[in-house]
Amino acid sequence: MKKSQVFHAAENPHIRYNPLKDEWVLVSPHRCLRPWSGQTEPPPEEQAPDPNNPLKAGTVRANGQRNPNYTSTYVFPNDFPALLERGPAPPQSDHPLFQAEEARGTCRVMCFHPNSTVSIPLMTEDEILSVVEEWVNQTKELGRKYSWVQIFENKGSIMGSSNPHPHCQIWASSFLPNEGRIKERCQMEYYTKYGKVLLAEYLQMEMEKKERIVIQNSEWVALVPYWAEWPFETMLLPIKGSPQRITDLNDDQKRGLAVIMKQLTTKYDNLFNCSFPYSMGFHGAPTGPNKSVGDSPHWLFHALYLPPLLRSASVKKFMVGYELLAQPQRDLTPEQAAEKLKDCDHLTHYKNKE
Ligand code: H2U
Repeated sequence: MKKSQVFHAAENPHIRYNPLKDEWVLVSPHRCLRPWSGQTEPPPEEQAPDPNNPLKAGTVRANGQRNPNYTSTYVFPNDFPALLERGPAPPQSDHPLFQAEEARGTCRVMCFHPNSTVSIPLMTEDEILSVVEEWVNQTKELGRKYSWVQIFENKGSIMGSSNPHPHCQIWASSFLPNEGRIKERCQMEYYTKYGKVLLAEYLQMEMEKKERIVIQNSEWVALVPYWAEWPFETMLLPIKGSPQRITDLNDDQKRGLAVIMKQLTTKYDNLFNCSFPYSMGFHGAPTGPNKSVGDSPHWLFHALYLPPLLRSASVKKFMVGYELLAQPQRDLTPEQAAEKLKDCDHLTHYKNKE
């Protein structure tokens, strides 16, 4: 058979299936060689410190309330919440094309650290562990009432972060948002059909193949998913047990999470020598008053990092025409992305190098 007739994942266009979302991604590795004459942007780390930073300890926020002089994490209700705890529900519709349902919820902001100049990779493992523990507390509390507790960090102005101060948001809702709803369905269908936990089986196979693993410790693996959409997208998966929610993590898993988060984000920053922008967050089994520990065996708790950068600190991947109108497309293969991240230093941050 001629070479041109043999499939090579790093050379030939193909589509890959994402079983968590029942979606496909187009992989076009042959395009990596094309010259780039598109947009460049100033490096994303140039987000200037805000002199009126409302997240700072001791500062007065937009609503007139003063933040305490916090020394670790600090959580406050978002002064501009997208969800409200109370309010009238929309009327029942009798037509399938005009459906609306009530959306109740609450939104919080969580500061990771009082120092505005640090980020997760520059924080100590103990400081990150405090962040993980607060995420568990928040999910425990909000999960008693709400069906979905979404923790997410927007890092960098190109990801819409309002402020370089280290922080995340927590939105808890009475409904399952699309990502949660689709992952709930896909994992349930897989479990029913094959009698196996989709992500546990996936992780086991990835650990055998070793092609897409970026870094791991005794508790967690960071890998570029086979079906990744963003160039340097990664997923964190727990190796031991089968935690369904962040609230199921034991002490070793919490510390291991803090360690791998620090090491993965150090790699990210070292990839292009910039404060690597991303949106990251966690997905676990739905919560709410009718849910209990161990009730969702089809779920495996995991974290996602979705960074926009493509080939340098100033060139990002645009999810635009084809992606918006057809389906996600990527050039670099997930295996190539994993290799590049694997090669980056995970111990010394570029800012701490001479
Ligand atoms: P982002 O950087 O991801 O946008 O998060 C910051 C949040 O902080 C944002 O949702 C809130 C904004 O509504 N905020 C307050 O609640 N009070 C303020 O005084 C400023 C910002």
